[in-house]
Amino acid sequence: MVYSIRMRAAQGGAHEDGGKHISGAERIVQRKCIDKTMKDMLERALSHSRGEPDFINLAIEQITDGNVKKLECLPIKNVNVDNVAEGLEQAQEALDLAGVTSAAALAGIHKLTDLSQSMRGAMILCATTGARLDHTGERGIRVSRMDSSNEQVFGEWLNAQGYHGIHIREALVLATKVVAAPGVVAELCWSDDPEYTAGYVASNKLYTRFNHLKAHGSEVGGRVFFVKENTDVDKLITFLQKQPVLVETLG
Ligand code: WAQ
Ligand code: MG
Repeated sequence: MVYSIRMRAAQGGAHEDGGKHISGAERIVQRKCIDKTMKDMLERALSHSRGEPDFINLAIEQITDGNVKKLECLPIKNVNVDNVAEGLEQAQEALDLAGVTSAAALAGIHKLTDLSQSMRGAMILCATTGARLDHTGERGIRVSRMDSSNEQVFGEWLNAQGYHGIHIREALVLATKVVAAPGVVAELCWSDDPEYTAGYVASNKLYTRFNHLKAHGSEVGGRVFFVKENTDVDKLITFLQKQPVLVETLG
């Protein structure tokens, strides 16, 4: 048995009461690690650069091993750009390569740059038309129940490629799950942490990261999942929220 541990923190009340999203985290751990994981999550929520939360929700749930899907981590490609405009242009090209039309890619980029406040979750857009397909408004769809299958091995795999820190670690796990979901063509993301300007485009073949997708100091980040036109959105959302996934690295 393993356990899903989820945290979400907000300021100005709970998310469902209109509070500002501060921090969230998703882990799947052995029973003996529950205690430490919860403490780390609490600490993280209480010391976040987006502000101090007055609402924290921690959920723990047992998962049957047999229900866990194992996925191989996406390979990483790094692209250095000089500024945000160049980053967004290159992100658009990466979306194009992944099979998103330029109209949909532009719609996705604008839906994120137009946000006045970060959402807690992601928007689902049609990869052909760019129309929004989920009905979750400013809340978005939150991907849940995923982790790396071995924290240490995963960290070493990243370090060996010159990558460090929790942002890329968590983003890779999430992106690997998202692009394996039924109907998903690509994902576009940048962080909502004011000091973190990097973002990425993921396809089912590659995680392409860009050092600048938003201005330093901006607290507005977000995620867009682009899906094939005929996707069963309810089924997709169930997979994203409920299917436990462990991400593995090969060598
Ligand atoms: N499910 C769906 N959407 C989420 C989730 C989730 N579990 N977690 C975050 N989001 C959305 C939400 O709208 C956030 O505002 C936004 O994504 C950004 O979340 O160096 O740090 O956790 O290669 O701030 C990408 C680059 C970092 C990493 C992404 O995202 C790298 C990041 P954050
Ligand atoms: Mg963040």
